[in-house]
Amino acid sequence: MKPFSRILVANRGEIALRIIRACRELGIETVVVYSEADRGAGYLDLADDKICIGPAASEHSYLDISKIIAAAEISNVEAIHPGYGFLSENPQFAEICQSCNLQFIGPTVENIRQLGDKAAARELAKKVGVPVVPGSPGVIADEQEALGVAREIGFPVLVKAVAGGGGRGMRVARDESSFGQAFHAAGSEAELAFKNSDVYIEKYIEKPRHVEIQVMADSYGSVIHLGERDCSLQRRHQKLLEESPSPAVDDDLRERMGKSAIDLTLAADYRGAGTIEFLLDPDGSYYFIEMNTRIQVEHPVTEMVTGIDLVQEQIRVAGGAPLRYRQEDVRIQGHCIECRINAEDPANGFAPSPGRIGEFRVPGGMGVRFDSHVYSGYTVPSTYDSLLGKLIVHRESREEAIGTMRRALDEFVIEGVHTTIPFYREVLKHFHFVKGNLDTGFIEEYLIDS
Ligand code: MV4
Repeated sequence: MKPFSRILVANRGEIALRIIRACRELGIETVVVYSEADRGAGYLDLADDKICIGPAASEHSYLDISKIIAAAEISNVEAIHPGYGFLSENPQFAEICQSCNLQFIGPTVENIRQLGDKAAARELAKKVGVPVVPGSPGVIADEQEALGVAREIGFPVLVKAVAGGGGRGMRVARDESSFGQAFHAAGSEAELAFKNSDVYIEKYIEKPRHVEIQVMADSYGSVIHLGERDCSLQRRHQKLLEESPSPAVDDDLRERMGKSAIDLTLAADYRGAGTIEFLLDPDGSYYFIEMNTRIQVEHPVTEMVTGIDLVQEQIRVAGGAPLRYRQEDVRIQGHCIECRINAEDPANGFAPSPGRIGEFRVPGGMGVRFDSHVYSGYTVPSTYDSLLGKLIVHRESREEAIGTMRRALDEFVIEGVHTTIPFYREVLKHFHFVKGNLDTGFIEEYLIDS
């Protein structure tokens, strides 16, 4: 049974194409929206229909709820897939979809609302016995109370915005003398970015690994986890490389983190694809930090090691189907590494490098997947993120995956724009990376000269 006959793809670039492909395989028609900056992009022709929703600026196109809803109404779709970014975690958008009788392909409005408040998500985790970093009980009222909590848990502490994201509204205080400044800076940055200055406090974990668990839930109370992704390789809160399994997670830890992820997903009465982010302390403890209520950029890493098509499954459960897998059906096989190929210049502080692509030769061969909307002659717009595509390799072992990734990066030819490919060549030959020794400070520590 088809979950829907026709859906609207409310996104652009590689994730729009990823959704169009999943729908085509499910026999679902797609209508894709596009802005003037994306007019003429090749992936639009792979949908059954396309609708221009306005100018390049996202707030007048991909972020404009009324434009998206209007496109859905005139194209007779039953559901909307928001992809990642843009409106994917906007509870108001999900609510408007429901009131217009359009199925939002994602979790419920309540899920997005509750888990989007990081202090609330943290309290829920605590309540059901999922480990959290020592910190404040919920939102902090004023600096006096904040300082009291900070003294209790001990410095260094991290002041975090409840609405935070992308590292914004977050400040470390190393000691009491810098605390007031950190508290106010986090609050005012959050007010500017999210119109919400509420903050909470956590003990600051130094050099953690970022390990996240993928979950999938249906509307009938079934929840499974699909193992972890290690996303420790980041630069300024932008993930650059992801892998699964994590070199730091053994079967026992995976089972414990997986159980924590399922406990939280059940407690939230969650539906759809979700990701539970944990910090992994060098001392072996793990702590829940937040839950993402969308399909993520790095989802293919989990698809490769589990063999499960997450986007298809997401569409099926949104259409009311039960999960097709039980926990005992999920087996982690081999090792997967993903490199985000961005149009950025790593030799110049990763500055965006938009422009027209000339020569474009994509690697292939055993174990290589490239998820991308880009081709020779495509012009990378300057308006959006600079992701050209995701180079994904899947082999039997981490060592072999590294070998295949090096080979694939060497085959890759992209002319006309700068890319992050040379940067990955350095990462993949770095002694610490090869040994699996990495934390969220790796790139700044070893790979940025300045
Ligand atoms: C932390 C932390 C250390 N201690 N929380 C960064 C963004 C947001 N998702 C949470 N983040 C962090 N929270 C405590 N209590 C360190 C980070 C952090 C980080 C986390 C994941 C990946 C990269 C990071 C880079 C810097 C800081």
